[in-house]
Amino acid sequence: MTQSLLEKLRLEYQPRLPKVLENIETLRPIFGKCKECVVPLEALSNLSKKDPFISFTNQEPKEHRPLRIGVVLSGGQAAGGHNVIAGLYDAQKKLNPDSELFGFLNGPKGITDNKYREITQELLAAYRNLGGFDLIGSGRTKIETPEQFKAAEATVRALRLDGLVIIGGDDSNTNAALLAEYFLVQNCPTAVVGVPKTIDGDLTNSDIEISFGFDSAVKTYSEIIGNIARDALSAKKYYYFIKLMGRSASHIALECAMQTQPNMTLIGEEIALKKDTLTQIVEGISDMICTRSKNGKDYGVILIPEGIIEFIPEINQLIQELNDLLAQGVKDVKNKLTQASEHCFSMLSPEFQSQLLFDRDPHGNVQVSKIETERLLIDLVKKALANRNDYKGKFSAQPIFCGYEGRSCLPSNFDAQYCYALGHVAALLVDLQATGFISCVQNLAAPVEEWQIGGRNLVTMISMEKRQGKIKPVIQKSLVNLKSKQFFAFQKDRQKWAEQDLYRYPGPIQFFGPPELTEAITFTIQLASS
Ligand code: FBP
Repeated sequence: MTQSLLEKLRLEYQPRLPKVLENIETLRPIFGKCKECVVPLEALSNLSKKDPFISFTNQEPKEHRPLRIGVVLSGGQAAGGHNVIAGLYDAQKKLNPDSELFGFLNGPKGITDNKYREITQELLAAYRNLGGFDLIGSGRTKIETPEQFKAAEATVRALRLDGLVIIGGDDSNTNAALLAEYFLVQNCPTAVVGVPKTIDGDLTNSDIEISFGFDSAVKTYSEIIGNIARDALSAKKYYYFIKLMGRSASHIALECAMQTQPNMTLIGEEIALKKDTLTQIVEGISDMICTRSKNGKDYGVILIPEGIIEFIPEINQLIQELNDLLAQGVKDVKNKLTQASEHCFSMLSPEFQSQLLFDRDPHGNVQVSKIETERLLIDLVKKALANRNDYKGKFSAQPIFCGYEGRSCLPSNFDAQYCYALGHVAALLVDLQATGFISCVQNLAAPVEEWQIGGRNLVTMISMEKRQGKIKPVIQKSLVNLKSKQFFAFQKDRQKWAEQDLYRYPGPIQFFGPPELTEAITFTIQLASS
């Protein structure tokens, strides 16, 4: 394989480490509380007995035993995964040079099937600071049946693992907690440790400021949106309806809106709060298009989070019903819907109907990236404008989807360094046998050297939710907080952006040049800490 010049230069990049991690062999745990803890769950009673949070302090160096660790990448790609593995590897070798690392292949299935490759310095050398998950691959298999739990136990016992590090999102970390609990019940000595991954930015709480991959994804999408906005302004003939990946939550859309200042950005959580119907959303977009048209502007940029459909009340209700019917294996779902949902379903185009009927992922999620909301809205807005007597403009629209390209890009310096630190903390948690904990790196708005580290008990993040027709323990996705500084900042200016052309062009992720560019952090992180 030939590598580009930029890839070669990135392989040589040395991520900076938080000061606290510089002498990793001197770190000792301090067990304590976290800010919000949920009621102990019966299903996870062993984990519930453990302390909620672990922080670390530097003391005298001490000897560490060699660690045997297995690592798995679970779910969708997110830039920086290779650096978590590199951080894990380097940290365990610093703790004891005889430590060994095994990468399970193609996601959790690699654990149950005992398929792995040993991670060596030479192997890692070709992946450091590069995007993608191709070093070991990823997958969405969920470990849920008794046979799968047993198979996972057999694998970690056969490999004599001290730790199993699960790099994943909300569902994968829920799975990590269940596996940790199971191993405790079985007296299996392998500690299961989580790492917060997902471009969606929805695995956050008082101890996890952001999941890795979000920074690189929003910077990649913002570059594209900025370029498109400039195209809109140059040709003055198209409305670009840009759907953005991010599953249910609208964090990606909100950050991209602040970065690029488009004419309109739909925020799913706001739609849900206002209980806006599909017709109201379409009328809102049409109003904006009419106003701009009266000012001679028949062009613009509209951002649509991919999860928006789940927040539109009548479609949400329809999806819930479809989920339950599909989970029960009902074939002729259309005839089993309530009257309201049947009406809503019949309003949608046949393509959109069949997209809503797509199979769910193994965790029961609707595959929103496959649903072409941008085309649905273009279609409905076109019809709404045709019915308006006061609209004399010309509406020509282009659908665009920003999705997969943001997941496997070269990680920004932020993600490269954040992930490297997360990997170090995961190794420390394994060394401590802190099973059921997730790696945390905090104070992210500060320079890397000042970042803080810790581990949070996953059980403090879990509650009960209906999935695939059954009540199950899950980590709730964190949605956009409509009372947050980020949302206020967006809300304050969006009317101006709608009427005028105040587009902002962030350009590509920068690796060389002034630190203001190479170390830039998102508005999401900046505003949360201000
Ligand atoms: P994770 O939650 O596993 O990190 O995946 C995130 C995501 O990229 C979503 O934004 C998107 O809806 C989904 O994965 C797409 O899934 P797939 O890769 O299976 O098409």
